[in-house]
Amino acid sequence: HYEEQYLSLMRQIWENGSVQRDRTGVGTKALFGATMRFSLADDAIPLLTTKRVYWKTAAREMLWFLTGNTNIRPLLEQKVKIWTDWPLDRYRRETGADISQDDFEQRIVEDTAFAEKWGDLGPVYGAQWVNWPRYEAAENGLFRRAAKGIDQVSLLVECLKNNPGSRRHIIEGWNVAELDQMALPPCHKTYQFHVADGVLSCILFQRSCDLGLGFAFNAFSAALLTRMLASVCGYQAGELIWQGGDVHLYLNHAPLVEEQLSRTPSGAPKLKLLRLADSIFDYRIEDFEVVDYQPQSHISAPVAV
Ligand code: UFP
Repeated sequence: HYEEQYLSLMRQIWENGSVQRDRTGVGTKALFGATMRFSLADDAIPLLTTKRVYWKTAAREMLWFLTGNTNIRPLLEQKVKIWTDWPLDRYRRETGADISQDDFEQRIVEDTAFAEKWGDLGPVYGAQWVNWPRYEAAENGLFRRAAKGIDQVSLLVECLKNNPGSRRHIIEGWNVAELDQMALPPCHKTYQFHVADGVLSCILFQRSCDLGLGFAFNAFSAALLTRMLASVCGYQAGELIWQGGDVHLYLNHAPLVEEQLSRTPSGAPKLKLLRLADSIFDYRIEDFEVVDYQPQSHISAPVAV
């Protein structure tokens, strides 16, 4: 079963990982450098079955990346709360306000000015994917930021269609010049694609991976992106090769790790794309369906901010 790779990596890190004092202060066990391979053929999808994964949340986030939006407001309007921690933390720090997460989220949804001031994450994924900054010469001999940046996603689609044999099919999130403005520097930072005999595969390089929480989303999202790209370019989907840099388990995830390692993966969920969109930017959440997914119960664990 494809999920054995995940469970075995989890076991290896839990038993032999190096204990790290990490940025969040929680502490982790970590291993540096790991690879997992997942087939995407015949609608196969690397969705974990040893716990329920709310894949629609990951799909909504992926569609949000593709819009280029970097504000949490459109996510909250769809009840997606995975990015709230960072703006909430900043709001509490900078204003000293004692506000609950629910109240903060409600205010972001209801108050446009508030959302603009406090809901933005800085130039994270979406901004880099479809609007990587470009500079042009200005009259005064200096350079200014061009009104329109580089749309890596559109360029990728064109390149996949017209020059499939290229070894330069990349979407990059790691804009070194703007890292300091981002709420969180990209974790799933580099996607490379490859076409062979009409089959599209993807390598995702993830520099930092919370194996207990983040991975389930990151793997599903990368697979979904690959499926959407394959579909609009007229290819079959082949494989998702996931590569992690610092792969870790937070020390306070012991209950999750122990529960999950006691479970056995089962079943072969499939991801159906119900519609062939005209463009990679035209997909909607209703276009995705997961079938044959009978996961074991959800396991909750705290997010390290
Ligand atoms: N993290 C993920 N996947 C993501 C994401 C965050 O695993 O998509 F946005 C985790 C990895 C790490 C933390 O535990 O969030 C980011 O912290 P740092 O920037 O210090 O690596």
